[in-house]
Amino acid sequence: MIVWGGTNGSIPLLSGGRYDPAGDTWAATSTDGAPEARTGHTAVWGANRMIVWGGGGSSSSYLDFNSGGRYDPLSDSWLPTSVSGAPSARSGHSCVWTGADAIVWGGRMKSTGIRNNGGIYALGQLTDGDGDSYSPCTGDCDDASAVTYPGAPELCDGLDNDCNLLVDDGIVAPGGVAGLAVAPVGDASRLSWPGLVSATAYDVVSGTLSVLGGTAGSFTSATERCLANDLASTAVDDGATPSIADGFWYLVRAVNCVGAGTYDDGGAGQTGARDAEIGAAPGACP
Ligand SMILES: [Ca+2]
Ligand SMILES: [Ca+2]
Ligand SMILES: [Ca+2]
Ligand SMILES: [Ca+2]
Repeated sequence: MIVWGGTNGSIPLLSGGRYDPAGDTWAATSTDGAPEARTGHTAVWGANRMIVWGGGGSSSSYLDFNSGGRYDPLSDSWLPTSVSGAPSARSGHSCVWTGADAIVWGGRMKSTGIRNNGGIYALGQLTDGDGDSYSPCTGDCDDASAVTYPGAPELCDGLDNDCNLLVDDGIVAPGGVAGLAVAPVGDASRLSWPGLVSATAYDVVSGTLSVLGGTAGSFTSATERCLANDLASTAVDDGATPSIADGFWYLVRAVNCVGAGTYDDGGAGQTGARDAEIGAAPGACP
């Protein structure tokens, strides 16, 4: 809790204190660089600073201020608030912090009376806090995340990446995964596939490819195993071994925040969905 300014009954003050409720201790706020002594000002907390603005000086001169100060409790130091474009001097006004700006409104100037206007004070918004080359003043809607800025690709991440006020908008379910390859790794089979930009994970299912005891080369009609569910990588090993003269088939589908794609790669020249042909149930992997 920070207390600052006010009056001792005869003169306005520019001193104050920081109170630590955990330690029940007080420390003085620096007066070096502090705003002129005043009362009737406002103080709000925003951008990790206490922002003091307005108020009046000594009762003898009846001066009001349109100046203020930014107090950083970590360094116990003050910087002035800009007076460029600031509202006219006043006391007894309102000031709120919106989460991005301080808004001043109303109040009274002793020489000219009640104010019905105000101003918006932006603090720290010219700074690019996350290194994505946009500041809040140039449209960065989240200056603590480098994947959010105007025109950023919208990702499946629960964030409004392109700063159009819509979260994960315009994202569609991923397309089919093409180019599944199988290679031996020791006694296992390593499945790998090219990743899709639109995917955040993959499901891999498998069944039996029977050669004997049925139509040669026919697929089983149902998925028998969910080899991987919501796998983040684009490779998985299968240590299972098919029966003599049988084989395994594998299908991969991509998943993102919208849902799951199909087990069909959708490639050119195909004569229908592979998942339909061999009966890989879409729900085989939860
Ligand atoms: Ca930024
Ligand atoms: Ca950002
Ligand atoms: Ca968006
Ligand atoms: Ca997003």
